[in-house]
Amino acid sequence: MNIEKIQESIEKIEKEIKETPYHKGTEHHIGKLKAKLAKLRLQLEKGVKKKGREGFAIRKEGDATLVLVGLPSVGKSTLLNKLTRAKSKVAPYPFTTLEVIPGMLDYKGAKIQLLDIPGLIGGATKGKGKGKQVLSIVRIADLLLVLASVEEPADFELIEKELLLAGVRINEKRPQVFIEKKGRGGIQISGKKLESISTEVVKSLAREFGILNADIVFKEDINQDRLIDVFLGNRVYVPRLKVLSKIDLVSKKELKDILNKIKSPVITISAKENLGLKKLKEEIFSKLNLIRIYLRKSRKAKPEKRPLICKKGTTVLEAAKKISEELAEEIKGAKIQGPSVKYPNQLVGLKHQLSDKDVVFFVKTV
Ligand SMILES: Nc1nc2c(ncn2[C@@H]2O[C@H](COP(=O)(O)OP(=O)(O)OP(=O)(O)O)[C@@H](O)[C@H]2O)c(=O)[nH]1
Ligand SMILES: [Mg+2]
Repeated sequence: MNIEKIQESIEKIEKEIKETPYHKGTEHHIGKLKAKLAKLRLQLEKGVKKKGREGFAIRKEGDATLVLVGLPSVGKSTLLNKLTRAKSKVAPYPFTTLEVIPGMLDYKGAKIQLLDIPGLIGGATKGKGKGKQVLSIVRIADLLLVLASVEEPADFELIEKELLLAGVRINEKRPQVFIEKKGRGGIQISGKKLESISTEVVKSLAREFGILNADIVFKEDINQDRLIDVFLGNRVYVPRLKVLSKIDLVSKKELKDILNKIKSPVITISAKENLGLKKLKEEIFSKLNLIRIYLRKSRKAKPEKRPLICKKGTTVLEAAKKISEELAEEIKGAKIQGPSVKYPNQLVGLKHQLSDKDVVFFVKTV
């Protein structure tokens, strides 16, 4: 099928799904349509890729990577320049930024990489603008900053729709469904009781994706859309913050009206007038779920000034591994002072989970 044909079929199926009321009697039919749709979109993606478009080459650096996403001219580059030492070109016309411009934000001892990318437009998934390449960068993000200007707050929806089409799942947890393909035996379903989908539909969807024999373990109840994502397998699950930019252009009253119309929480900023940037940095740090671990070189030494930045939930062993494999092999536990323990210098094992602001001294014998 050529791209136009695929596009046509996609639209036809989208229309049918929209027009079919969802209930027990149509659940199966809609499920099949959705599976077909997902497969067509995948085909479209591949078709567009074949045109020889290449992704941007960029390496992740620092403790976490943030990507600034938004339509052209919403102020992505201006924000990057304000938060980091980068000098991304800023201009009043669209598509000023044509490649990925990295910058490093130093905050609370964490090195947060910010990637400024070309503006995204509707139809990016179909390859419009530099859509494909831009979306490939979005997929490596640990956190997305979606920007819209006070002039066009509806852009939030447009961008998120594009991201959804590109297989990016925003603020959604990865589905806890595990598939083990088998040689025979059909589809075996186990785990949590399913309320949002019938086992018949699960089996039928599996078949749509060419899975005839498999053990499927559900650690959660799941709906059709999320299950199709599992079968497709190439979805990315990222948190995001909505950032409303250029608030200097409107009055307090106008801003209030705009915010009332946007349902989910947004952070309001003006990069030009330095408004809301402190709050933005705080929100970024908290949304990244990072913790700061302060190491003590010896039992009596003062904790080091620069923290070791880890993900929330990091254990003593994992923290040691971040420093070196040798250290991780040598240690037996740690003495900790801080929020993760009951009393100062408490001795803990390798599996102990650390908390933000813990002071840690690794011990080699217990
Ligand atoms: N009033 C006002 N203007 C801003 C603000 N931030 C950016 N601008 C202006 O908006 C225009 C576009 O800014 P850029 O930072 O280049 O926007 P961009 O999102 O990087 O645009 P592309 O690279 O084309 O996608 C420039 O004229 C900026 O000076 C702001 O906070 N307030
Ligand atoms: Mg730019």
